[in-house]
Amino acid sequence: MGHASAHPQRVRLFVGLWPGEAVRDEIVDHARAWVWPPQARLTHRERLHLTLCFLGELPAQRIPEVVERLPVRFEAFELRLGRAEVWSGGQAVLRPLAVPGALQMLHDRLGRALRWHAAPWLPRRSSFAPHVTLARDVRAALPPPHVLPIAWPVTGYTLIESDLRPPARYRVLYEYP
Ligand code: 2AM
Repeated sequence: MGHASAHPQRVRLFVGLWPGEAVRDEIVDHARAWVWPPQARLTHRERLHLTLCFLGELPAQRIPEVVERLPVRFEAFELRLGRAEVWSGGQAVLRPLAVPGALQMLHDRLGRALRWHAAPWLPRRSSFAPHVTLARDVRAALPPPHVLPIAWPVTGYTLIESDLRPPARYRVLYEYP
């Protein structure tokens, strides 16, 4: 594809939590317990994540600026994923039972750090509904009646590039700490 063109390359970025292998396995097991309609598009195992801060599209040469702003105070915490929901946009999500203070603070700190230089368009106040998207194009999906909470020890966060060119994939650009 004519990617190396006169136009500066743009990248779609977000900061998120990237589960380890064991947590991925548990989320996949959980997703198997849903009843999915035929048109449901399930998130591939290796793409499962939780977004902290969506930066949108920016020129690739600004990645170092974003990385420079990325280190914020971080305390490890544990998430307990246990709320399975279908959102009106046709999105099936798995959410933490509670939003730990450390998660909310991390979201707020990243917002402040990135808004200033890297992404001035970030909303000053955004409602934060942390979730892992399990599937899209879900009109009628049935979550399992009982969800055994998945313990997810969070030890850091990542800067991820969402490359939409087929085959769409995520690339971890930077891990912190
Ligand atoms: P979603 O899973 O709820 O769709 C890459 O697309 C990640 O960024 C996904 O986690 C997606 O959330 C999130 N995302 C995409 N567009 C967004 C937007 N406009 N605002 C907030 N998050 C967004």
